[in-house]
Amino acid sequence: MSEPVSWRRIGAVLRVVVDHPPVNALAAAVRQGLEAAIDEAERDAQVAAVLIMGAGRHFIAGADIREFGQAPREPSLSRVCTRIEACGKPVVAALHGSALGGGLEVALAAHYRAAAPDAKLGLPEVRLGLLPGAGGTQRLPRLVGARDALELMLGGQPLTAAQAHAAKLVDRLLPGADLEAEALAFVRELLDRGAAPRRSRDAAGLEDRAAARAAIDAARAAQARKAPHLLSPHRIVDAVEAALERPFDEGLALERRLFLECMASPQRAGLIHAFFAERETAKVPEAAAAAPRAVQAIGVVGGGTMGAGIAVAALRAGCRVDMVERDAAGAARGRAHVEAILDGLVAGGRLTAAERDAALARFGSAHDYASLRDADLVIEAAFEDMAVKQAVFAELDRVCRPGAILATNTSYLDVDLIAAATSRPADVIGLHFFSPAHVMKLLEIVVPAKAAADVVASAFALAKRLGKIPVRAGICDGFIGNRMLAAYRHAANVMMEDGASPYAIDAAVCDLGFPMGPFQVYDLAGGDINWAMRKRQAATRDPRARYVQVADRLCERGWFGRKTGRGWYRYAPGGRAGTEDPEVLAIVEAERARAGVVPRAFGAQEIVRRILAAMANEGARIVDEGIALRPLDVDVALLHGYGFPRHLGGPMHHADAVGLAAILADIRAYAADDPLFWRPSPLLLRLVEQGRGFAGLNRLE
Ligand code: 3H9
Repeated sequence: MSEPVSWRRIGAVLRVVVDHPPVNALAAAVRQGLEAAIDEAERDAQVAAVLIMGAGRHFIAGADIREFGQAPREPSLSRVCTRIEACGKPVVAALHGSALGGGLEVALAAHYRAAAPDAKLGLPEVRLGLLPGAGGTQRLPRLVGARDALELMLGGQPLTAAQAHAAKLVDRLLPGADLEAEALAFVRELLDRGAAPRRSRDAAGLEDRAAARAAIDAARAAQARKAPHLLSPHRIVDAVEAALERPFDEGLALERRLFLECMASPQRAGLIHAFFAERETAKVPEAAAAAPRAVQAIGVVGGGTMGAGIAVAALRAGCRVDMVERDAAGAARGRAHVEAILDGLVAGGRLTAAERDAALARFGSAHDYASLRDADLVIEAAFEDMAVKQAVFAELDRVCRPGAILATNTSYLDVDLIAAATSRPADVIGLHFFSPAHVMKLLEIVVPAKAAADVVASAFALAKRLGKIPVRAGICDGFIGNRMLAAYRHAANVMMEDGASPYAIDAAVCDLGFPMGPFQVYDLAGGDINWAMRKRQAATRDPRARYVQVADRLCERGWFGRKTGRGWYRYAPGGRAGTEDPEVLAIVEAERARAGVVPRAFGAQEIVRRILAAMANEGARIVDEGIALRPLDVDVALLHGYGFPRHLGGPMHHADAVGLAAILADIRAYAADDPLFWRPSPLLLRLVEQGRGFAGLNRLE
């Protein structure tokens, strides 16, 4: 294995290469190597300048996140950056691929920056609950001004090389065909000009103090509004304020203190759990065991919202897509749907007109299944009804070529029964997209009993190609996500009947960090859809289960939510934000009386505790039954499909953070209100008995 940092003198330039796969993260050995390289540059009289580069696909993607939470090891990255900046010979960083977090901080400590066209420069620490902790909060504002620096640090989104050049973060754009040669030429040019070290700490970006102050105040107000419950965005603003108000070294010391505060916070642990978990869900036994089948031509059955969104996702990934509807009018509507989504993307600047045209050139819509004859994979997105789906699959079985993968987008139905409608159950799988399917990241890959391993592997490969985050799920009513949602809703409904107002529940859930509360979601999705499902489930519902009827009373009045102007909330025509409705509260009161409930008060804290305990308990059942491979799969499904607050890491990570014994104690206490629902999951009981957490189950043995 090569050294993580190596150097070689090329003429008067010491070329330093960071080579620490997969992403050149700044592990202790890399930090030591960088420090030693600078020492070498100063020691060797023949060296006139230093060039720092990254090997492989990236410059440096940041601090080594896997080291977080362990005892700190010297040298700190902050010290390394100070050492680079203090070097008496010009230091140049040549960036390509990712120059993120600590990687960009290394580049900021260098005296000059050059970038290849593919370089991405960013400070995404905020997405991990951190702030740039190696001088980034002090150097960047001095280089580019407070406003741009705050935007980069609070948004977490990287700049392209061209954007960074325009922002004066990069001194020279290089063609990138031979980065080393081009960068060496740039360094020689600097030496020929007699360029000296030029330190970011001395840069004048904060000279316009009034502009900097205004940017800081605006950012502080925006974060108070947008992210009151998050720690690191507020600390980032504090650190930039220090850059304005204090000498550099004092600012650096404050940055360190604020960084350590963020590092110690449970939010950082939750966000980093989310980062690794969403990379881990693609690691499933089938993907390791079998090579995926080639998938280029995709069929979509159904041209409604879901079918059109799936078609757009596949078109954007460069696939050929053929859509099938029942009749010519349906096929035309399906095409119009797809065109409308693509046009919306063009209008929003996320697609060029040429890309839209190219996508449409790969798209066909018809009302004849024969157009699916050559498809490699067909995704059925027809009406959610077993008989309808089985009829579609029988037809697909008839027309599709041998080896084609047949997928259903069902969100609840038994995929084994759907597969049984074909003569090739090994080729059948569930691909549960979330609406809008061209936007939402989650893809539940539902694996029926007879699915072939290479079909499962193909589904994971497709997810990657579509830019989705796949989660493997087994078969049960609602799979992972909707089953968790059902438990969440049940807990909310029962609390409401027992005395909490639906508005107080929504508010408590939003304060926790969900974008919407459960009753707001009902109104958005349309109360009629859930009502139809409740009616379907009535026959099989356990008679001992508590069933709260308030939603039925609203639906009986035709109050289906936003689309009817009334639901749990009242809506102005075309309005999105609802207002509380005293008539709904009267219905809630009447239902409480009918059910013989004596209402009691629920504080916001109890509301969220109950909801999170319900999710942890249901998640434990889902893992125990093998529906999810690991607790982290439950976390990722909830984070990416249901708006679970990312800083809590997901319901299972959060339960670990609270402590499973405390969750179990809550569940036992709540059982008095609703004994059937609040039965502790056997897995939860076992883990508490063994003194273990869910995290221990996250590795596949
Ligand atoms: C920071 O820098 C703090 C400093 O300010 C202060 C310090 C004092 N560390 O995503 P991929 C792994 S905070 C360790 O699949 P891609 C990743 O887990 C950091 N490991 O590839 C995966 O492992 P595995 C700020 C890391 O090509 C493998 O690398 N930086 C790190 O789709 C490949 O990753 C960031 O937040 C890391 N920093 O995307 C950047 N990064 O194969 C985080 C990745 O075992 N990283 N791994 O599953 C990214 O955004 C993406 O990984 C990147 C590549 C865009 C670089």
